[in-house]
Amino acid sequence: MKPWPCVFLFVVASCASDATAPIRAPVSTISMLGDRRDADASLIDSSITTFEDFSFGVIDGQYDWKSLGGLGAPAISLTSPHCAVYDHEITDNLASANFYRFHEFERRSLRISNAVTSGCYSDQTFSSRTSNVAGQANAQSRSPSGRIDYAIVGGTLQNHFEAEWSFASTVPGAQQPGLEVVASPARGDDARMSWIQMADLPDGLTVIFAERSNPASPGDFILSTVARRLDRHVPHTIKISMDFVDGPGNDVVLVFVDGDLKHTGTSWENYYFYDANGKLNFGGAPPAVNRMMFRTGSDLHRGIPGDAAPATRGHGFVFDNLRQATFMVATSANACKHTGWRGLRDTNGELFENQRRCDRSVQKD
Ligand SMILES: [Ca+2]
Ligand SMILES: [Ca+2]
Repeated sequence: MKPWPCVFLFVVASCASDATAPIRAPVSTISMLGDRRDADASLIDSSITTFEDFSFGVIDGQYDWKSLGGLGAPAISLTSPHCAVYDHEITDNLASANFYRFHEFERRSLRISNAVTSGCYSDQTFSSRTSNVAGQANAQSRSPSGRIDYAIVGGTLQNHFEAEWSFASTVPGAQQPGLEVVASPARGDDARMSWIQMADLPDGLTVIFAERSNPASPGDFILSTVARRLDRHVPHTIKISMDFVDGPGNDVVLVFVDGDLKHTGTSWENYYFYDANGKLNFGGAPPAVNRMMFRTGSDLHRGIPGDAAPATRGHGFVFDNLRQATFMVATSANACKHTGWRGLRDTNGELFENQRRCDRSVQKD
């Protein structure tokens, strides 16, 4: 896999208020390219989470992560802001009771099982936010009510979002029947722009991708199994790359598994543009995204039978080494003109050396 073109410089940024979440550590990370040409063009909004600085246990509130229903959530009540108490936590990989050891995960990881599921979204586990949000021109970082802005103050809209993470089974020697977790580019509420399911099937770990690409039936999931029979004894890496293009039906989403491109598809934008529920609930505009949602939903078994898998409690998957980035990708020769190329990148995040290279990148076959 092509390495990410960045070194990491950590800076502190303030976080926007989020009325649904408690106050949390105001930390974000930004990386810079080593071969910077000028201050604006070389900045890339990128972060990596290894969890090694996290405390064990409760996720919510650590380094801008949000998990209102994760471990430590209060009991369910009528006034409680969450729907269930999920088996999501920061775990100690070296605990003597664990069956696994993955050196690349070091000591601490995000552990999730679907022992508990619900039909809710905003109480599930969300990663820290990127400094900028990503989406097409009319993408919304605000809640449908307009009261909550999930963006970090000062960010600007970018047209590319990507995330890469590793996951592994905590029971390498056997199947965990019914185990499944979905990861989605999101913003912090119910809105998602894509869907990648990781599941444990009898013949190994499986990755399933869902898009909503049929304008005539935009509520339908179109499922693709992008990888299967993956070895449970080792971690696997998934990368999702999203290019948001203005207008419906044209976003480009790539899914990589263990460094190989496995699927080229599209986003969920048509759900927000065309579907009656999508328009009603989200105002007819797709959400801007700036983080990943890790969800154990009662309605997420699209390709796999079953629902909650209580026997996976305390086990499930571990997730680690999450990288997230947003930047501006060149989408037209017009955008490359004059000095426009200086602020743009190719889909790998590389800056252009000159306008001609920028032009070439947008010449489709
Ligand atoms: Ca780790
Ligand atoms: Ca679009």
